[in-house]
Amino acid sequence: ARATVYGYPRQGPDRELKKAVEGYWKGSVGAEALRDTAAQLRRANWQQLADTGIHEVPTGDFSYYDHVLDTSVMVGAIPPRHRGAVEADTLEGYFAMARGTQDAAPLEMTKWFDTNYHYLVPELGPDTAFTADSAKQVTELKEALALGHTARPVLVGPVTYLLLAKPAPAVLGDFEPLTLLDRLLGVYAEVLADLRAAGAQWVQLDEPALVQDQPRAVLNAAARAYRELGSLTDRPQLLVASYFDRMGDALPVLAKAPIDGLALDFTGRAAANLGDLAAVGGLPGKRLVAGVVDGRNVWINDLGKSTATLATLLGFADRVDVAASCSLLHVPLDAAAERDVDTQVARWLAFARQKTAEVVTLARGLTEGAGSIAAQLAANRADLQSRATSALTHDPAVRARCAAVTEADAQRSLPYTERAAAQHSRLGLPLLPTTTIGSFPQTTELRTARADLRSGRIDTEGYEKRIEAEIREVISFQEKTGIDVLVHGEPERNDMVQYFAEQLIGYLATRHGWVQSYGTRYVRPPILAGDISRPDPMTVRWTRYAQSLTGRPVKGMLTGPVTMLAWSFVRDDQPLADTARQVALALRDEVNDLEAAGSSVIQVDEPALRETLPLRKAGHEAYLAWATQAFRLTTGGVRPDTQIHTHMCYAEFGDILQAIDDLDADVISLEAARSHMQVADELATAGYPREVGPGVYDIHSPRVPSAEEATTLLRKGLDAIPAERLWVNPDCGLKTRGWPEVRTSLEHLVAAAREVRAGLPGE
Ligand code: THG
Ligand code: ZN
Repeated sequence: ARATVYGYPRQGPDRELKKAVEGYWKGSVGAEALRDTAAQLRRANWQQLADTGIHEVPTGDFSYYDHVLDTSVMVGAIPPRHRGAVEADTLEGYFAMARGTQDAAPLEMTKWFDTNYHYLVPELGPDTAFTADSAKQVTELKEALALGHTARPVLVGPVTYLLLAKPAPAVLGDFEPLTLLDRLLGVYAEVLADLRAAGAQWVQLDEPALVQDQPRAVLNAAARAYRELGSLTDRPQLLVASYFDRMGDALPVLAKAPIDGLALDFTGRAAANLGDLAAVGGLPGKRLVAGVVDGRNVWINDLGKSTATLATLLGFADRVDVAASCSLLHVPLDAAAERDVDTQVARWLAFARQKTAEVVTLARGLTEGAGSIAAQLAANRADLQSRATSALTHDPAVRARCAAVTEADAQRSLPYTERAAAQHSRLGLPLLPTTTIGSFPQTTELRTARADLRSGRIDTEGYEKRIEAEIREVISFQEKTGIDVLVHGEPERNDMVQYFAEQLIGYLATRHGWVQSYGTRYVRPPILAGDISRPDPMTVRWTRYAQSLTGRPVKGMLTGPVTMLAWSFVRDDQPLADTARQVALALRDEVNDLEAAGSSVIQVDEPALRETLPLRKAGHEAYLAWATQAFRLTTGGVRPDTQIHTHMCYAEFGDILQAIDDLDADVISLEAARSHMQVADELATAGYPREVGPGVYDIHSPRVPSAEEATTLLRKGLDAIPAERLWVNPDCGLKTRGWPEVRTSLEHLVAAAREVRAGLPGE
């Protein structure tokens, strides 16, 4: 058995790629220097993989920005508005598609399946003329071969590519990108021939879209695609890879196709592939690549269990190789770089580098027998045992409290209409009350203050003075502008998840655990490692200080339990619902403490509620049940006259309207400016009974909306939601914006609210 992986983190140990690309954008790094840095990073990755014992390294998985964008370039799907830039200079044109230019908008960005990686959406239309450009794939393959590696190019497969695409902006009607399949296959045939000529023995085509519920038409398209590519004579051997879930109905289709191998995920929920594989009679005559090491979490593998799975799989195919379940792009590079982590806990962690070693060990065990890896198996058993029995993963107090939770804990004591009456008389707000989502601009001074505190240039007291000064500024600005419900502006928070993770027991922060979010932007997701508890209040100090400065209500601001999970690495040793409940109980204590400290309005943000929806519909109901319950558990302990807000952004809300209702929040603010308040209509049509603040100021753009524009949007909102239940607010937090735009935009927002209020009957 051979050991392989499908992709590796691109950024380098010190995010060298980010620095080179951003330097190129600024003009401080030349194109040649950027290319050199990229080639060095690829070379170092392959060397590290080969040194660890990986037999077949991936190529073509590297990207300056995004591998789906690279695929668009490979097939010549360049939108007309970027063609000039691409023709003038390939690299400039590439970044123009990614980031836009003065006169051409970039491609849209969206999440890669249910990961936190974002790709650039291909724009296609009936007139799209694909042309093959295999240069990047061929160059990278040749680099690896020249360095003496056995290499396998990895490409986004044609069916997945089309399913990820959307109709170009100018395309009318219900154009389906999948209708371009035949044209696209011609281009893939050319690329495959080029790769063969360059020395490729195998090529991997990734088809993760086939693990979603696909209609028969898509399965038929997949059958046609691989019948056609398989019957080419001038081609390398074809390995079709899927990951993130079971292949389901697509498995018999590909098992029958004239391809040479299948790569399947056998981790977590995808473990159902094992039974499905038996049901189709295995893959006689084909190569099976078994993804038994989870490529999306940060935990060590259960090597004993994987060895048993691999032994079963030996009966199913001519040849079984071992891999991580998906590209290692989704995990940080090296757990050994985390020097601050407790030494016992460090032994439970496996990032990309450690996962690679696990794959190598398992392949060796499969080839030479379990006896050949006896030492590794024994060490692994001891590490798993220490994790299973540690006080960190099993806090009896947390467990007892979770077990005692009842449905009543997750219910407010009165229904919305009665709560609303109590809240309205306590708060005394005007109709169409104005508020913001929570954060105000994160200035350079604030970031410097945090860096100064970390480096010891200032002490805690000095830091807190700076934060208080910022809060005074933010409160006084909001009072002057005439905002009704104020926020403290969150100057003390680096990131809305990390800030809380750092204060909860059971959560680990990493120092170097960067994972690509999009382009040159990275996050360091904290790790839910153990049972979660809250030793001390986390936000009360700052909210209380802000409230002491004003007679108007100041919102308490928290990140909700679902988003805490979605933007962290989660435990794999208990159900997600259990982890969510632990986090919810810790946050519930914070909500209750805020109320006790005098907060009359508390916001619990859940921007990730929609994005964590499982890939297959079969999982939706159970997910939404625990997710909404965790939110209600967080917020259910407050008095009826305490107003609970929530906020969601960048989401298609249409398919989770019921879940939004199940949150039972008193007020929800949503992104709406770009879609012209469509979400207000959707909520109204669905009979949403509570208060809504559809955003009237698009904060994702530096543009300042005029008061008239905000007025128009607000009147549109009023067509759907009655004035008694309509709030006026921006789309999202203001932390990425600059003060000058924020000042004017919020003045316009308040002016719009006053104008529309004045026209209401009874005002
Ligand atoms: N917080 C966390 N996860 C998230 C988001 C978040 N995931 C989804 C979405 N928001 C991702 N969006 C971004 C936006 C900006 C950046 C990263 C992800 C970003 N990163 C800095 C960089 O790469 O330069 C580094 C930030 C840092 O120093 O921590 O700008 O809001 N948890
Ligand atoms: Zn938002």
